[in-house]
Amino acid sequence: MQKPMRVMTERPLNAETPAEHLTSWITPNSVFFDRNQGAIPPRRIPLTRWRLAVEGAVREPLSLGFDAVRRLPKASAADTLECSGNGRALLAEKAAGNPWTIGGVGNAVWGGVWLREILNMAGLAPEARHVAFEGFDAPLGSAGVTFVRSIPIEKALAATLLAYEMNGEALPLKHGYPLRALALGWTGANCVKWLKRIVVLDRPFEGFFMDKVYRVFQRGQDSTAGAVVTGLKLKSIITQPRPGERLPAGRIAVLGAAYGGESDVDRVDVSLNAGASWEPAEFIGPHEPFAWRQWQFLWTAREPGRYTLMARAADPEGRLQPLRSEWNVLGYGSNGVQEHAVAVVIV
Ligand SMILES: Nc1nc2c(c(=O)[nH]1)N[C@H]1C(S)=C(S)[C@@H](COP(=O)(O)O)O[C@H]1N2
Ligand SMILES: [Mo]
Repeated sequence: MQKPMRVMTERPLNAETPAEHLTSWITPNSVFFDRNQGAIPPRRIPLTRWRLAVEGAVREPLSLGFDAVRRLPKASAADTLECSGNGRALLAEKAAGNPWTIGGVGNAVWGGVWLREILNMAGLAPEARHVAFEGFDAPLGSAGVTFVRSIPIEKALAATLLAYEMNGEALPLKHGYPLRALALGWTGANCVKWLKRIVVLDRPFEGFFMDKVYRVFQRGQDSTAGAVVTGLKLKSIITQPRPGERLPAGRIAVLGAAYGGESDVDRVDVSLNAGASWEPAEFIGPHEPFAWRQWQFLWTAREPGRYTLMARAADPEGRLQPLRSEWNVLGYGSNGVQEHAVAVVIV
């Protein structure tokens, strides 16, 4: 039986994937995390009614039907999607927002078309610098702000997919049916669901979801003083065992996943003694750009007692995942080794 999602809020729906479902390279659609600022559309929009507008700093504005999108060359890519706030609840110092532990992340193989195909069809004007995406989900709350985010033109042209398939199925309603953006290797906020409009701009889009949130800032600072959240940070999570578990002495499979967005993961080390010493984990399963790597460490636990397990990822340049996360008001990019430690008891 599938373990139910850990629902943090119902309206809008924000729910994290139980750790048990993070142990496979592909995260099944049925348990993929849900993160919404607005209301999930109540039903699938009929494809004959759906259109995608492409406008702004382009030579020829477009209005594409779903068939026109489907006729473009099909592309597919793996991408580990993580909410900017994943891991926030593990921070020692409280930060505002949904209390994600480790399950605000998942990996899928997405099918669709490269955004560059569509931008090339429209033809970029010389002043094109940013690409804004607008979803058609109805805003929730008094502010009534539509979810709009923009990304730099370089990212839009290099590695941004417009996906209509998720793990071989039509994109599920909750995950943006019929079409969503995926800035590969960048946090979820940069991956607008339920696309209806793409606007090419000469500067970043200005609005609530660009300027008030998804910025890394400190207390007493204005949000706009902080950098916009972009690529995933280097991080490793332990998916098995879970904190507080009591396990019989003997062989124990420690499992986890490590990811770094646009950066590759080269190595994961595991510590069984709160970071005093480290041993290499072994990778299992596929190794693809923008996708996490699953790893395991086979531990022979002989002595009963309390153990603090840690995992630390390294990129190909030898840069290590930090021991502690860099705190910020909204708790983005929580990737500290210590915050992600798992204490268990061998009995
Ligand atoms: N239209 C729209 N797109 C959106 C959002 C939203 O609220 N509305 N939330 C964003 C955020 S913050 C995240 S983390 C991802 C979550 O995608 P998922 O629900 O498919 O996991 O969608 C992003 N795209
Ligand atoms: Mo997010």
